[in-house]
Amino acid sequence: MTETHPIAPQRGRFITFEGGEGAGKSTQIKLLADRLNEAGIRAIVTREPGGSPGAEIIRHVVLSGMGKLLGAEAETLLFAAARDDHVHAVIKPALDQGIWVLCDRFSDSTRAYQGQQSNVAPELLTALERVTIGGLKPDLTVILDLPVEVGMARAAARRGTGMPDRFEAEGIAFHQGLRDAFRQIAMDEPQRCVLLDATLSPKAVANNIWRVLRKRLLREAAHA
Ligand code: T5A
Repeated sequence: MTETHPIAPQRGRFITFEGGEGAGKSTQIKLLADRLNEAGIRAIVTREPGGSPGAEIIRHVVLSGMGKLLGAEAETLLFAAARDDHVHAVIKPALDQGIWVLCDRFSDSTRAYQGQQSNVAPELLTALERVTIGGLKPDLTVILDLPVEVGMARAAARRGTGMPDRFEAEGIAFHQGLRDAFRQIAMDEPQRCVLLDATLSPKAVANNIWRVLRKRLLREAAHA
């Protein structure tokens, strides 16, 4: 009698979206999820900080500004604890089942916000990445780039009369530094990252993302 082996599903692809405040990440991630699902590819949308029940509790603490009171390193530990739960409870299990994961912010945000802007030592960030994400690197990182004033105006318009959160409340210089940090990440890792103009219409940005994805991931998925 021949033995049958279950065929392991092909691993899903991991795509992260990064950029400053109001860059349009949430908008684009939803458009991409719809497009992938229409193409017959199962994809889930998730976010950081948050994305799992435990991490969502930490999100609330961090974005309320409580983490800032503890100091930059402790605030970084909170982001790391949230990421650890999210990776193990949501991201890895989905990828293992062949589901594509679209994540609104990931470790590049820690590098940019905590590393560049809050001066947390790169050695600490590397050590935390080892624990939380291990070898899990995004297959593609879309970095949405736009002038700081435009992003802040979009975020303010969406917020209406609500209060700005922990990071929205920072000044222009902080956000300009962030923009520079994300542009640097894109330059340092061109094979993983793509920097896209986020001032275009949502539809034009979505088409550019789709073009990159087809070129870098869908062709590769079809031949795997
Ligand atoms: N953080 C996060 C860290 O410091 N370290 C970390 O490790 C991590 C993971 C999360 C905060 O935490 C920090 C970074 C963040 O400050 P959040 O509430 O999740 O905060 O907020 P953000 O990720 O910053 O996202 P935003 O909600 O500010 O913006 P998005 O998702 O980039 O933008 P989106 O799509 O909601 O769009 C904003 C507005 O603009 C419009 C939309 O309709 C919306 O009203 N819009 C456009 N308008 C014109 N043209 C376009 N192309 C548009 N696209 C969207």
